[in-house]
Amino acid sequence: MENLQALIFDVDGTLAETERDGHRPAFNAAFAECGLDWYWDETHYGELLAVTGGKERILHHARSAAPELAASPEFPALVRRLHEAKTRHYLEIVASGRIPLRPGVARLIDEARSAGLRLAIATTTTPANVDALLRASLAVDAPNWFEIIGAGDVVKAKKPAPDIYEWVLTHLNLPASACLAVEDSENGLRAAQSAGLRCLICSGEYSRNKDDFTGAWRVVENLEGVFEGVVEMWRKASEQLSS
Ligand code: XBP
Ligand code: MG
Repeated sequence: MENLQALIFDVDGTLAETERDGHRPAFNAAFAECGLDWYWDETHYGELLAVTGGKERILHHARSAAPELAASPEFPALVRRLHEAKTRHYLEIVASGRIPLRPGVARLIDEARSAGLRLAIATTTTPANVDALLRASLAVDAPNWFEIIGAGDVVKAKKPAPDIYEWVLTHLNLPASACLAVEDSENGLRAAQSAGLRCLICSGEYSRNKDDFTGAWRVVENLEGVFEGVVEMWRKASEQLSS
């Protein structure tokens, strides 16, 4: 087992609870702006999170809520327009400072940097959303702390497919065995596992009582003071493997 060299963070639900009070109202504002009477309440949105990617989530919803519209030739352009509007609304919500980091995230990032670990991001969300969240909730230069930011459409197949993690590993030029993924959801766990990564799960408000975390390297409810334990667990695992 290699020495731990990098932490690869998921964003939504892991760095911050962005879904219920960030992405969800942004989708609803975009629907209203585009003249659709769709409204995703907190419970329904929790079910829709099974589909990763905002554009993919809109398409999934339309296929049941408005099958004729979903099948129409003009729908792909409407999805793009809806998602552009949604991203604009989401960026306004994030810029307002209404989405704080989850407990322990800033300290974990700080301790990992001080220990010389390389940092990266592997997320399904739109790249602009990552930059905005890091600047608003961590530090104006925080995006520079992450050597590689793999986000959104940089890969075709989104989580639970491994593509985004494989993309990040390639750009880090590191083997999966030297990296730890930090995730909040079953989709994220499966993506990391399929890419050969150990995955620390920090369950979130939408995943805690719903998702199956079988196979996670460790499951916690928050990231407060987790770094020492991670380093210790990794060292012990290395010793066991080399003995
Ligand atoms: C979570 C997602 C994203 C967001 C919405 O990403 O699945 O689709 O819900 O963002 P992760 P977009 O947990 O991998 O960070 O609308 O920009 O896709
Ligand atoms: Mg997530």
